[in-house]
Amino acid sequence: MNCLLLFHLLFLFIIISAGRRREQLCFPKGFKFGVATASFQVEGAWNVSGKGESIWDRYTHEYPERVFDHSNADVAADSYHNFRRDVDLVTELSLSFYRFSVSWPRILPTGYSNLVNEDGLRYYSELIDTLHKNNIKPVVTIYHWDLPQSLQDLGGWTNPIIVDYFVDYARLLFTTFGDRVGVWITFNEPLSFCGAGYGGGDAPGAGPAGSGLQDYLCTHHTLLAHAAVYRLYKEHFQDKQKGKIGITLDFSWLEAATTSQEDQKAAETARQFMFGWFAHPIFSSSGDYPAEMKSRVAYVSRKQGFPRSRLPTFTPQQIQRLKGASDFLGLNHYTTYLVNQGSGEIHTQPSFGDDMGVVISQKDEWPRTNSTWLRVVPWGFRKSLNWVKDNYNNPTVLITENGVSQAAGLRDTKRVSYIDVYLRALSDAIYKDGCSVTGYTYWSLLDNYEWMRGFSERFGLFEVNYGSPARTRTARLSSDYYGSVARTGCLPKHYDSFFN
Ligand code: GBH
Repeated sequence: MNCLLLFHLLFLFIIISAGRRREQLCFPKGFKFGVATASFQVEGAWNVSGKGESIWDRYTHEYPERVFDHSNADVAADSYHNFRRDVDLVTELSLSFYRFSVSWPRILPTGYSNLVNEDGLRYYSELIDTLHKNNIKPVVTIYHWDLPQSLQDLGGWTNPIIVDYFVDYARLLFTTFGDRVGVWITFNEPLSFCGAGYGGGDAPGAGPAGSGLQDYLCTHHTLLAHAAVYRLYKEHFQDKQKGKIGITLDFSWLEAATTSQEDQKAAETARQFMFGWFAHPIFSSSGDYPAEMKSRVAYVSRKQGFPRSRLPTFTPQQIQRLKGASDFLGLNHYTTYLVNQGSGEIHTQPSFGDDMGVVISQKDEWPRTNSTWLRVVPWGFRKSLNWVKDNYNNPTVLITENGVSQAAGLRDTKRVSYIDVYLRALSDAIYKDGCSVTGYTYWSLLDNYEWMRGFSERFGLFEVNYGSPARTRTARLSSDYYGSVARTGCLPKHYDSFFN
Protein backbone atom coordinates (compact mmCIF):
# COMPACT_ATOMS: atom_id res chain seq x y z
CA MET A 1 0.00 0.00 0.00
CA ASN A 2 2.70 2.41 1.09
CA CYS A 3 4.72 1.39 -1.83
CA LEU A 4 1.91 2.22 -4.22
CA LEU A 5 1.50 5.66 -2.64
CA LEU A 6 5.19 6.30 -3.05
CA PHE A 7 4.95 5.25 -6.66
CA HIS A 8 2.09 7.67 -7.26
CA LEU A 9 3.99 10.50 -5.64
CA LEU A 10 7.02 9.77 -7.76
CA PHE A 11 4.87 9.74 -10.88
CA LEU A 12 3.30 13.07 -9.92
CA PHE A 13 6.74 14.55 -9.34
CA ILE A 14 7.94 13.44 -12.75
CA ILE A 15 4.90 15.01 -14.41
CA ILE A 16 5.33 18.31 -12.57
CA SER A 17 9.04 18.60 -13.31
CA ALA A 18 8.49 17.67 -16.95
CA GLY A 19 5.94 20.47 -17.11
CA ARG A 20 8.49 22.90 -15.82
CA ARG A 21 11.13 21.91 -18.34
CA ARG A 22 10.62 23.66 -21.64
CA GLU A 23 9.89 21.37 -24.49
CA GLN A 24 12.66 21.28 -27.07
CA LEU A 25 11.76 23.67 -29.83
CA CYS A 26 13.47 23.51 -33.21
CA PHE A 27 12.86 25.51 -36.35
CA PRO A 28 12.09 23.75 -39.63
CA LYS A 29 14.97 22.28 -41.59
CA GLY A 30 16.37 24.93 -43.90
CA PHE A 31 15.16 27.82 -41.73
CA LYS A 32 17.87 30.52 -41.76
CA PHE A 33 19.22 32.82 -39.08
CA GLY A 34 21.04 36.08 -39.74
CA VAL A 35 21.80 39.58 -38.46
CA ALA A 36 21.35 43.05 -39.93
CA THR A 37 22.95 46.49 -40.02
CA ALA A 38 22.48 49.58 -42.20
CA SER A 39 25.11 51.69 -43.96
CA PHE A 40 24.48 55.04 -42.26
CA GLN A 41 24.20 53.43 -38.83
CA VAL A 42 27.52 51.56 -38.88
CA GLU A 43 29.86 52.63 -41.68
CA GLY A 44 31.15 56.03 -40.58
CA ALA A 45 33.74 57.34 -43.09
CA TRP A 46 31.09 59.84 -44.06
CA ASN A 47 33.31 61.88 -46.39
CA VAL A 48 36.11 59.44 -47.12
CA SER A 49 37.38 58.39 -50.56
CA GLY A 50 34.87 60.22 -52.66
CA LYS A 51 31.67 59.49 -50.76
CA GLY A 52 28.95 62.10 -51.28
CA GLU A 53 26.78 63.70 -48.62
CA SER A 54 23.55 61.98 -47.58
CA ILE A 55 20.45 63.64 -46.12
CA TRP A 56 21.37 62.14 -42.73
CA ASP A 57 24.89 63.62 -42.91
CA ARG A 58 23.40 67.02 -43.69
CA TYR A 59 20.64 66.81 -41.10
CA THR A 60 22.76 65.64 -38.17
CA HIS A 61 25.45 68.23 -38.96
CA GLU A 62 22.99 71.07 -39.37
CA TYR A 63 20.72 70.27 -36.43
CA PRO A 64 22.78 68.42 -33.79
CA GLU A 65 20.37 69.65 -31.13
CA ARG A 66 17.59 67.61 -32.67
CA VAL A 67 19.49 64.38 -32.03
CA PHE A 68 18.92 63.08 -28.50
CA ASP A 69 22.63 63.05 -27.54
CA HIS A 70 23.69 65.67 -30.16
CA SER A 71 25.86 63.08 -31.87
CA ASN A 72 26.37 62.29 -35.56
CA ALA A 73 27.40 59.19 -37.49
CA ASP A 74 30.65 60.57 -38.96
CA VAL A 75 32.51 57.58 -37.47
CA ALA A 76 29.82 55.42 -35.78
CA ALA A 77 31.08 51.82 -35.54
CA ASP A 78 33.53 52.64 -38.35
CA SER A 79 32.53 49.51 -40.26
CA TYR A 80 33.95 51.06 -43.43
CA HIS A 81 37.37 50.32 -41.95
CA ASN A 82 36.30 47.35 -39.81
CA PHE A 83 34.09 45.27 -42.07
CA ARG A 84 36.41 42.25 -41.89
CA ARG A 85 36.01 42.20 -38.12
CA ASP A 86 32.22 42.46 -38.55
CA VAL A 87 32.24 39.49 -40.92
CA ASP A 88 34.32 37.56 -38.35
CA LEU A 89 31.60 38.18 -35.76
CA VAL A 90 28.87 36.94 -38.10
CA THR A 91 31.02 33.87 -38.81
CA GLU A 92 31.62 33.23 -35.10
CA LEU A 93 27.86 33.02 -34.57
CA SER A 94 27.43 30.42 -37.36
CA LEU A 95 24.86 32.60 -39.09
CA SER A 96 23.65 31.90 -42.63
CA PHE A 97 23.34 35.46 -43.85
CA TYR A 98 24.30 39.08 -43.22
CA ARG A 99 21.81 41.80 -44.14
CA PHE A 100 23.54 45.13 -44.83
CA SER A 101 22.59 48.16 -46.89
CA VAL A 102 24.42 50.05 -49.61
CA SER A 103 25.00 53.76 -49.17
CA TRP A 104 23.75 55.37 -52.39
CA PRO A 105 26.03 58.44 -52.01
CA ARG A 106 29.08 56.23 -51.36
CA ILE A 107 28.58 54.70 -54.80
CA LEU A 108 27.06 57.68 -56.62
CA PRO A 109 28.29 60.78 -54.76
CA THR A 110 25.90 63.13 -56.56
CA GLY A 111 23.10 60.58 -56.68
CA TYR A 112 23.30 60.46 -60.48
CA SER A 113 24.78 57.51 -62.34
CA ASN A 114 27.06 59.56 -64.60
CA LEU A 115 29.62 59.77 -61.80
CA VAL A 116 30.60 56.48 -60.18
CA ASN A 117 32.84 56.40 -57.11
CA GLU A 118 35.15 53.44 -57.70
CA ASP A 119 36.08 53.25 -54.02
CA GLY A 120 32.42 52.72 -53.14
CA LEU A 121 32.20 49.79 -55.55
CA ARG A 122 35.45 48.39 -54.18
CA TYR A 123 34.17 48.59 -50.59
CA TYR A 124 30.96 46.63 -51.17
CA SER A 125 32.71 44.23 -53.50
CA GLU A 126 35.25 43.34 -50.81
CA LEU A 127 32.52 43.04 -48.19
CA ILE A 128 30.55 40.64 -50.40
CA ASP A 129 33.64 38.57 -51.25
CA THR A 130 34.64 38.33 -47.59
CA LEU A 131 31.15 37.11 -46.70
CA HIS A 132 31.27 34.42 -49.39
CA LYS A 133 34.71 33.29 -48.25
CA ASN A 134 33.14 32.65 -44.86
CA ASN A 135 30.12 30.91 -46.29
CA ILE A 136 27.75 33.74 -45.35
CA LYS A 137 25.13 34.89 -47.84
CA PRO A 138 24.77 38.63 -48.42
CA VAL A 139 21.22 40.01 -48.16
CA VAL A 140 21.47 43.50 -49.61
CA THR A 141 19.15 46.41 -48.89
CA ILE A 142 19.36 48.94 -51.70
CA TYR A 143 17.89 51.84 -49.72
CA HIS A 144 17.99 52.19 -45.93
CA TRP A 145 17.28 55.92 -45.70
CA ASP A 146 20.58 57.62 -46.66
CA LEU A 147 19.46 59.49 -49.78
CA PRO A 148 22.10 61.57 -51.60
CA GLN A 149 21.61 65.20 -50.52
CA SER A 150 21.74 66.36 -54.14
CA LEU A 151 18.57 64.39 -54.86
CA GLN A 152 16.89 65.84 -51.80
CA ASP A 153 17.67 69.25 -53.30
CA LEU A 154 15.25 68.22 -56.07
CA GLY A 155 12.59 67.33 -53.52
CA GLY A 156 13.80 63.81 -52.77
CA TRP A 157 11.03 61.22 -52.66
CA THR A 158 8.34 63.84 -53.24
CA ASN A 159 9.56 64.37 -56.82
CA PRO A 160 8.47 61.68 -59.33
CA ILE A 161 11.81 61.99 -61.16
CA ILE A 162 13.35 60.05 -58.24
CA VAL A 163 11.95 56.84 -59.75
CA ASP A 164 14.31 57.10 -62.74
CA TYR A 165 17.34 57.88 -60.60
CA PHE A 166 16.58 55.00 -58.24
CA VAL A 167 16.36 52.66 -61.23
CA ASP A 168 19.76 53.91 -62.51
CA TYR A 169 21.30 53.27 -59.08
CA ALA A 170 19.75 49.80 -58.74
CA ARG A 171 20.86 48.83 -62.27
CA LEU A 172 24.44 49.66 -61.35
CA LEU A 173 24.15 47.42 -58.25
CA PHE A 174 22.69 44.49 -60.21
CA THR A 175 25.34 44.86 -62.92
CA THR A 176 28.22 45.11 -60.48
CA PHE A 177 27.23 42.74 -57.66
CA GLY A 178 24.28 40.76 -58.97
CA ASP A 179 26.25 37.60 -59.73
CA ARG A 180 27.24 37.44 -56.04
CA VAL A 181 23.98 38.51 -54.35
CA GLY A 182 21.08 36.09 -53.91
CA VAL A 183 18.66 38.34 -52.02
CA TRP A 184 17.86 41.98 -52.76
CA ILE A 185 15.61 44.28 -50.74
CA THR A 186 14.63 47.47 -52.53
CA PHE A 187 13.50 49.53 -49.53
CA ASN A 188 13.67 49.38 -45.77
CA GLU A 189 10.51 50.58 -44.04
CA PRO A 190 8.88 53.26 -46.21
CA LEU A 191 6.57 53.94 -43.25
CA SER A 192 9.59 55.20 -41.31
CA PHE A 193 11.38 57.25 -43.94
CA CYS A 194 8.23 58.64 -45.56
CA GLY A 195 6.23 59.06 -42.36
CA ALA A 196 8.96 60.43 -40.12
CA GLY A 197 11.18 62.01 -42.81
CA TYR A 198 8.50 63.76 -44.88
CA GLY A 199 5.91 64.21 -42.14
CA GLY A 200 7.96 64.43 -38.94
CA GLY A 201 11.36 65.06 -37.39
CA ASP A 202 13.66 62.54 -39.15
CA ALA A 203 15.88 63.63 -42.06
CA PRO A 204 15.27 65.44 -44.34
CA GLY A 205 13.04 67.07 -41.72
CA ALA A 206 9.83 68.14 -43.46
CA GLY A 207 8.23 68.26 -40.01
CA PRO A 208 4.51 68.14 -39.25
CA ALA A 209 3.85 70.51 -42.17
CA GLY A 210 4.62 67.62 -44.53
CA SER A 211 2.23 65.22 -42.85
CA GLY A 212 -0.77 64.19 -44.94
CA LEU A 213 0.95 65.63 -48.03
CA GLN A 214 4.64 64.91 -48.51
CA ASP A 215 4.45 61.53 -46.77
CA TYR A 216 1.82 60.43 -49.31
CA LEU A 217 3.96 61.63 -52.22
CA CYS A 218 7.00 59.92 -50.76
CA THR A 219 5.19 56.61 -50.44
CA HIS A 220 3.67 56.92 -53.90
CA HIS A 221 7.04 57.37 -55.59
CA THR A 222 8.72 54.80 -53.38
CA LEU A 223 6.15 52.20 -54.42
CA LEU A 224 6.54 53.12 -58.09
CA ALA A 225 10.33 52.97 -57.74
CA HIS A 226 10.00 49.58 -56.09
CA ALA A 227 7.86 48.25 -58.94
CA ALA A 228 10.24 49.65 -61.56
CA VAL A 229 13.29 48.05 -59.96
CA TYR A 230 11.46 44.76 -59.39
CA ARG A 231 10.51 44.62 -63.08
CA LEU A 232 14.04 45.64 -64.13
CA TYR A 233 15.49 42.76 -62.12
CA LYS A 234 12.89 40.27 -63.45
CA GLU A 235 13.36 41.26 -67.05
CA HIS A 236 17.11 41.76 -67.27
CA PHE A 237 18.90 40.03 -64.40
CA GLN A 238 16.96 37.30 -62.63
CA ASP A 239 17.29 34.57 -65.28
CA LYS A 240 21.06 34.80 -65.21
CA GLN A 241 21.67 35.82 -61.62
CA LYS A 242 18.98 33.62 -60.04
CA GLY A 243 18.40 35.89 -57.06
CA LYS A 244 15.23 36.99 -55.33
CA ILE A 245 14.00 40.54 -54.81
CA GLY A 246 11.52 41.93 -52.30
CA ILE A 247 10.70 44.85 -50.03
CA THR A 248 10.93 45.26 -46.25
CA LEU A 249 7.95 46.70 -44.37
CA ASP A 250 7.65 47.49 -40.68
CA PHE A 251 4.60 45.99 -39.00
CA SER A 252 4.00 46.78 -35.34
CA TRP A 253 0.97 44.85 -34.20
CA LEU A 254 -2.08 47.11 -33.66
CA GLU A 255 -4.51 45.56 -31.20
CA ALA A 256 -7.97 46.98 -30.42
CA ALA A 257 -7.83 48.49 -26.93
CA THR A 258 -11.32 47.24 -26.07
CA THR A 259 -13.85 44.77 -27.44
CA SER A 260 -16.13 47.61 -28.59
CA GLN A 261 -17.01 47.60 -32.27
CA GLU A 262 -15.62 51.12 -32.67
CA ASP A 263 -12.21 50.17 -31.33
CA GLN A 264 -12.11 46.92 -33.29
CA LYS A 265 -12.78 48.92 -36.42
CA ALA A 266 -10.22 51.57 -35.46
CA ALA A 267 -7.54 48.90 -35.02
CA GLU A 268 -8.22 47.54 -38.49
CA THR A 269 -8.11 51.08 -39.91
CA ALA A 270 -4.73 51.59 -38.23
CA ARG A 271 -3.39 48.35 -39.74
CA GLN A 272 -4.51 49.49 -43.19
CA PHE A 273 -2.95 52.94 -42.77
CA MET A 274 0.34 51.86 -41.24
CA PHE A 275 0.93 48.59 -43.06
CA GLY A 276 -1.69 48.16 -45.81
CA TRP A 277 -0.58 51.53 -47.24
CA PHE A 278 2.51 49.72 -48.59
CA ALA A 279 1.54 46.06 -48.47
CA HIS A 280 -1.87 46.23 -50.15
CA PRO A 281 -0.62 47.58 -53.52
CA ILE A 282 1.98 44.78 -53.71
CA PHE A 283 0.64 41.75 -51.86
CA SER A 284 -3.18 41.89 -52.05
CA SER A 285 -5.08 40.24 -54.89
CA SER A 286 -6.90 43.47 -55.79
CA GLY A 287 -3.88 45.82 -55.65
CA ASP A 288 -3.91 49.61 -55.14
CA TYR A 289 -4.07 51.42 -51.78
CA PRO A 290 -6.48 49.90 -49.24
CA ALA A 291 -10.08 50.91 -50.01
CA GLU A 292 -10.57 52.23 -46.50
CA MET A 293 -7.52 54.44 -46.72
CA LYS A 294 -8.65 55.87 -50.06
CA SER A 295 -12.11 56.71 -48.75
CA ARG A 296 -10.92 58.17 -45.44
CA VAL A 297 -8.28 60.45 -46.97
CA ALA A 298 -10.79 61.54 -49.64
CA TYR A 299 -13.38 62.28 -46.95
CA VAL A 300 -11.04 64.26 -44.68
CA SER A 301 -9.58 66.16 -47.67
CA ARG A 302 -13.10 67.16 -48.73
CA LYS A 303 -13.95 68.32 -45.21
CA GLN A 304 -10.81 70.46 -45.26
CA GLY A 305 -11.90 72.11 -48.47
CA PHE A 306 -9.53 70.36 -50.89
CA PRO A 307 -10.97 69.88 -54.39
CA ARG A 308 -9.55 66.32 -54.47
CA SER A 309 -8.01 63.72 -52.18
CA ARG A 310 -4.49 64.38 -50.92
CA LEU A 311 -3.75 60.68 -51.47
CA PRO A 312 -2.25 60.32 -54.97
CA THR A 313 -3.86 57.86 -57.37
CA PHE A 314 -2.30 55.06 -59.40
CA THR A 315 -3.20 54.51 -63.05
CA PRO A 316 -4.62 51.04 -63.89
CA GLN A 317 -1.24 50.15 -65.45
CA GLN A 318 0.63 51.18 -62.31
CA ILE A 319 -1.73 49.07 -60.19
CA GLN A 320 -0.92 46.08 -62.40
CA ARG A 321 2.83 46.70 -62.27
CA LEU A 322 2.78 46.86 -58.48
CA LYS A 323 0.56 43.84 -57.92
CA GLY A 324 2.68 40.82 -57.07
CA ALA A 325 5.90 42.83 -57.45
CA SER A 326 7.85 41.01 -54.76
CA ASP A 327 9.35 37.52 -54.50
CA PHE A 328 8.92 37.66 -50.72
CA LEU A 329 7.83 40.00 -47.95
CA GLY A 330 10.58 41.29 -45.67
CA LEU A 331 9.00 41.95 -42.30
CA ASN A 332 10.42 44.09 -39.49
CA HIS A 333 8.65 43.60 -36.20
CA TYR A 334 9.55 45.00 -32.78
CA THR A 335 6.50 45.80 -30.68
CA THR A 336 2.73 46.23 -30.26
CA TYR A 337 0.34 49.15 -29.75
CA LEU A 338 -3.26 49.51 -28.57
CA VAL A 339 -5.79 51.34 -30.70
CA ASN A 340 -8.87 53.34 -29.73
CA GLN A 341 -11.23 55.17 -31.99
CA GLY A 342 -10.26 58.85 -32.35
CA SER A 343 -12.39 61.88 -31.58
CA GLY A 344 -13.11 62.46 -35.26
CA GLU A 345 -11.80 66.00 -35.02
CA ILE A 346 -10.46 67.35 -38.31
CA HIS A 347 -8.02 70.27 -38.25
CA THR A 348 -7.59 72.61 -41.22
CA GLN A 349 -3.90 71.67 -41.32
CA PRO A 350 -3.74 68.24 -43.02
CA SER A 351 -2.13 65.37 -41.16
CA PHE A 352 -1.74 61.63 -41.49
CA GLY A 353 -3.09 61.42 -37.91
CA ASP A 354 -6.41 63.10 -38.70
CA ASP A 355 -6.72 61.01 -41.87
CA MET A 356 -6.29 57.80 -39.87
CA GLY A 357 -8.44 59.05 -36.98
CA VAL A 358 -7.33 56.70 -34.20
CA VAL A 359 -5.57 56.98 -30.84
CA ILE A 360 -2.51 54.81 -30.28
CA SER A 361 -1.05 53.83 -26.91
CA GLN A 362 0.75 51.07 -25.05
CA LYS A 363 -0.20 49.21 -21.89
CA ASP A 364 1.57 50.16 -18.68
CA GLU A 365 2.11 46.57 -17.68
CA TRP A 366 3.92 45.63 -20.90
CA PRO A 367 7.63 45.34 -20.01
CA ARG A 368 9.70 48.37 -20.96
CA THR A 369 13.06 48.42 -22.74
CA ASN A 370 15.65 51.11 -23.35
CA SER A 371 13.54 52.57 -26.20
CA THR A 372 10.35 54.36 -25.13
CA TRP A 373 8.39 52.96 -28.09
CA LEU A 374 9.55 49.37 -27.70
CA ARG A 375 7.70 47.15 -25.21
CA VAL A 376 7.95 43.40 -25.00
CA VAL A 377 4.73 41.88 -26.38
CA PRO A 378 5.60 38.62 -28.15
CA TRP A 379 2.01 37.62 -28.93
CA GLY A 380 1.79 40.68 -31.18
CA PHE A 381 4.46 39.12 -33.40
CA ARG A 382 2.33 36.02 -33.90
CA LYS A 383 -0.75 38.15 -34.61
CA SER A 384 1.11 40.27 -37.19
CA LEU A 385 2.24 37.15 -39.02
CA ASN A 386 -1.28 35.75 -39.00
CA TRP A 387 -2.74 39.00 -40.28
CA VAL A 388 -0.28 38.92 -43.18
CA LYS A 389 -1.13 35.29 -43.90
CA ASP A 390 -4.90 35.92 -43.82
CA ASN A 391 -4.90 39.15 -45.81
CA TYR A 392 -2.33 38.41 -48.49
CA ASN A 393 -2.70 34.70 -49.17
CA ASN A 394 0.17 33.50 -47.01
CA PRO A 395 3.14 35.05 -48.82
CA THR A 396 6.72 33.90 -48.23
CA VAL A 397 8.01 36.02 -45.35
CA LEU A 398 11.58 36.73 -44.28
CA ILE A 399 11.85 38.40 -40.88
CA THR A 400 14.34 41.11 -41.79
CA GLU A 401 14.48 42.76 -38.34
CA ASN A 402 13.51 41.98 -34.76
CA GLY A 403 15.43 43.12 -31.72
CA VAL A 404 15.61 45.15 -28.56
CA SER A 405 17.66 47.91 -26.95
CA GLN A 406 19.30 47.76 -23.56
CA ALA A 407 21.67 50.00 -21.62
CA ALA A 408 25.41 49.46 -22.23
CA GLY A 409 26.82 46.31 -20.63
CA LEU A 410 27.68 42.77 -21.55
CA ARG A 411 25.23 40.90 -19.31
CA ASP A 412 22.21 41.61 -21.48
CA THR A 413 19.84 39.09 -19.93
CA LYS A 414 16.77 41.03 -21.04
CA ARG A 415 17.91 40.82 -24.64
CA VAL A 416 18.33 37.05 -24.33
CA SER A 417 14.83 36.65 -23.00
CA TYR A 418 13.38 39.06 -25.60
CA ILE A 419 14.84 37.01 -28.45
CA ASP A 420 13.73 33.80 -26.79
CA VAL A 421 10.09 34.80 -26.30
CA TYR A 422 9.85 36.34 -29.77
CA LEU A 423 11.33 33.22 -31.37
CA ARG A 424 8.75 31.13 -29.47
CA ALA A 425 5.96 33.32 -30.85
CA LEU A 426 7.48 32.93 -34.31
CA SER A 427 7.59 29.16 -34.02
CA ASP A 428 3.92 29.12 -32.98
CA ALA A 429 3.11 31.17 -36.08
CA ILE A 430 4.99 28.65 -38.22
CA TYR A 431 3.92 25.35 -36.65
CA LYS A 432 0.50 26.10 -35.19
CA ASP A 433 -0.76 28.67 -37.68
CA GLY A 434 0.99 27.65 -40.89
CA CYS A 435 2.63 31.03 -41.67
CA SER A 436 5.35 30.67 -44.33
CA VAL A 437 8.42 32.19 -42.73
CA THR A 438 11.80 31.21 -44.15
CA GLY A 439 14.24 33.03 -41.89
CA TYR A 440 14.85 35.38 -38.98
CA THR A 441 17.19 38.36 -38.73
CA TYR A 442 18.25 39.85 -35.41
CA TRP A 443 18.67 43.64 -35.35
CA SER A 444 21.47 44.32 -34.84
CA LEU A 445 24.86 42.64 -35.16
CA LEU A 446 26.40 45.49 -33.20
CA ASP A 447 25.57 48.74 -31.46
CA ASN A 448 25.06 51.49 -34.00
CA TYR A 449 23.80 54.97 -34.66
CA GLU A 450 20.13 54.87 -33.72
CA TRP A 451 19.00 57.83 -35.90
CA MET A 452 17.42 60.61 -33.80
CA ARG A 453 18.37 58.73 -30.62
CA GLY A 454 22.08 58.87 -31.50
CA PHE A 455 24.17 56.35 -29.55
CA SER A 456 21.83 56.31 -26.55
CA GLU A 457 20.04 53.12 -27.58
CA ARG A 458 22.02 49.94 -28.10
CA PHE A 459 20.60 47.03 -30.10
CA GLY A 460 23.81 45.02 -30.62
CA LEU A 461 24.65 41.39 -29.91
CA PHE A 462 28.14 42.91 -29.72
CA GLU A 463 28.91 46.02 -27.74
CA VAL A 464 30.82 48.80 -29.49
CA ASN A 465 33.20 50.85 -27.38
CA TYR A 466 32.75 54.35 -28.80
CA GLY A 467 35.50 55.63 -26.54
CA SER A 468 38.18 53.57 -28.27
CA PRO A 469 39.60 54.73 -31.60
CA ALA A 470 39.48 51.09 -32.78
CA ARG A 471 35.76 50.90 -31.92
CA THR A 472 36.37 47.60 -30.15
CA ARG A 473 33.55 45.07 -30.41
CA THR A 474 32.87 42.83 -27.40
CA ALA A 475 30.53 39.84 -27.25
CA ARG A 476 27.45 40.14 -25.10
CA LEU A 477 25.67 37.21 -23.47
CA SER A 478 23.02 37.45 -26.18
CA SER A 479 25.61 36.64 -28.85
CA ASP A 480 26.29 33.27 -27.14
CA TYR A 481 22.60 32.62 -26.94
CA TYR A 482 21.87 33.58 -30.55
CA GLY A 483 24.94 31.72 -31.81
CA SER A 484 23.65 28.58 -30.14
CA VAL A 485 20.23 29.02 -31.77
CA ALA A 486 21.85 29.46 -35.20
CA ARG A 487 24.21 26.50 -34.73
CA THR A 488 21.55 24.04 -33.59
CA GLY A 489 18.42 25.48 -35.21
CA CYS A 490 16.80 24.99 -31.81
CA LEU A 491 16.07 27.15 -28.79
CA PRO A 492 18.18 26.05 -25.83
CA LYS A 493 16.19 24.00 -23.30
CA HIS A 494 17.22 26.27 -20.46
CA TYR A 495 17.92 29.68 -21.87
CA ASP A 496 18.59 31.01 -18.39
CA SER A 497 21.75 28.89 -18.40
CA PHE A 498 23.16 31.70 -20.53
CA PHE A 499 22.84 34.01 -17.56
CA ASN A 500 25.44 32.18 -15.46
C1 GBH B 1 14.03 49.90 -37.45
O1 GBH B 1 12.87 50.68 -37.43
C2 GBH B 1 15.03 50.46 -38.44
O2 GBH B 1 14.93 49.77 -39.67
C3 GBH B 1 16.45 50.41 -37.96
O3 GBH B 1 17.25 51.20 -38.77
C4 GBH B 1 16.51 50.83 -36.51
O4 GBH B 1 17.82 50.90 -36.02
C5 GBH B 1 15.71 49.83 -35.71
O5 GBH B 1 14.39 49.83 -36.14
C6 GBH B 1 15.66 50.11 -34.21
O6 GBH B 1 14.93 51.26 -33.94
O7 GBH B 1 10.95 57.50 -31.06
O8 GBH B 1 8.60 57.31 -30.55
O9 GBH B 1 9.32 58.60 -32.47
C7 GBH B 1 11.83 50.27 -36.55
C8 GBH B 1 10.65 51.20 -36.64
C9 GBH B 1 10.07 53.49 -36.50
C10 GBH B 1 10.81 52.32 -34.57
C11 GBH B 1 10.31 54.82 -35.79
C12 GBH B 1 11.07 53.64 -33.87
C13 GBH B 1 10.42 55.92 -33.65
C14 GBH B 1 9.41 56.03 -32.56
N1 GBH B 1 10.94 52.47 -36.00
N2 GBH B 1 10.17 54.66 -34.36
S1 GBH B 1 9.59 57.47 -31.60
